[in-house]
Amino acid sequence: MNTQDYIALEEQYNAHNYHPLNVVLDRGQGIWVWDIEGNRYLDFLSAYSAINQGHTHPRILQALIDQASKLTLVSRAFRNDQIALLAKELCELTGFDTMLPMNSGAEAVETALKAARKWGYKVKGVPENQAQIITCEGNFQGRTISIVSFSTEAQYRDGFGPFTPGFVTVPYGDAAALEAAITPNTVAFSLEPIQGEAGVIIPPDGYLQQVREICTRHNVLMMADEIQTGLGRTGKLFACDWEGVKPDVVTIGKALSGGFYPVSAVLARQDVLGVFKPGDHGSTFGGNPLGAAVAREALKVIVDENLIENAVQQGEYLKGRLERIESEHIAEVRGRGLLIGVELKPEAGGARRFCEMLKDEGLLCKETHDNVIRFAPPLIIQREDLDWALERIEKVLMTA
Ligand code: IF1
Repeated sequence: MNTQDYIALEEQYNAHNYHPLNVVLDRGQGIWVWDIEGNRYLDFLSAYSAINQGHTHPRILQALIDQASKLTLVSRAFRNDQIALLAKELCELTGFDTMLPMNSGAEAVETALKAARKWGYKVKGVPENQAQIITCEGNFQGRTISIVSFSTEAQYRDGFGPFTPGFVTVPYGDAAALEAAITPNTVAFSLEPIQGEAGVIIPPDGYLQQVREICTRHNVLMMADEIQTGLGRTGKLFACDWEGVKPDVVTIGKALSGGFYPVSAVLARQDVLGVFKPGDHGSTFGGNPLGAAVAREALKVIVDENLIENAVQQGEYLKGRLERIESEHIAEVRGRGLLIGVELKPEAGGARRFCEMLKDEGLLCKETHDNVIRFAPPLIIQREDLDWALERIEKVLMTA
């Protein structure tokens, strides 16, 4: 079967909810992936930051194999050894009291929203069914009905109503707007410390600290979605660390398993996650020993291989070099660590065509919205690999 055969099969039998680049991959190692024709590409997307540790990391692979040959799933009807160890190690690493494991990022966000509402009723004393959660314009937190209920992106909502009530949105980066939107029934403010999907939007300096202060003063939970930005991507363990801010609730996913297996989690103070009593919430696969063992090793790799420090160093280098490209197409380069967006001018003809050209040069990346190219290589990347990539990026941006 050749590339066209695989594309035809996928188009025939798979729902068309994506528009992928036409490259059919069948192998990955470190920062590299290979297509079925044997062409090699540098992965400059890292599965939207799920592959921070690089593809098929040998240590995580070994943890997966070892655990898969011992015990994979018992459900939460019984205990397993790995969930206990993951909980301890994750809380010690992040400084949170307690965690709740789920699978996808959207499930972690749903869990956080449920926790916030229940905390509102049981702890804050909000009248039944009146809880309000504030979110941000331009947010992306997943695809469930409740999450798209507060999306401000028309396509993510179109055709999916009726929507879950209880959400209001405020402009991102505007602390005064947040404060003005708070009512006695506000239980939480949910935000991404950097908006990835919206185009790598970095809020004004001091915003996260202002949010923290406002949330504390009004007894509103600050909930940070670090599913994309967390676990080293921006050059800190969490993007909120750039402002020294500790949210009440943090959601993580993606790189929590190094891309081997869907593992997500909610991290919070004891009084928040403590509102869940047996039977209130759960998941068949959440906290299963296979996922937990994989996550434990994925976290150790981030620490042992100094991936956070590497993200700072390589991110500074990559961003600096991108800023120096004198292409008429570039409007702005922005980013933190190894999460970088190159915004193209509207007249550049859209980011998609640049991603297609970069693919032909051996570099895989993805546009977000119409005019932003997102660069997010694995955090193991080294200077010479960035030079290799930059040669191609420069060529495409200068000649296209
Ligand atoms: C897709 C985007 C990125 C996320 C944040 C929660 C989730 C995500 C901050 C949900 C997921 C993914 C989903 C994936 C593409 C990707 C994405 F472009 F769509 F927006 F990364 F930027 N919070 N983001 O970024 O996690 O349930 O998917 O595990 O939907 O195609 P999930």
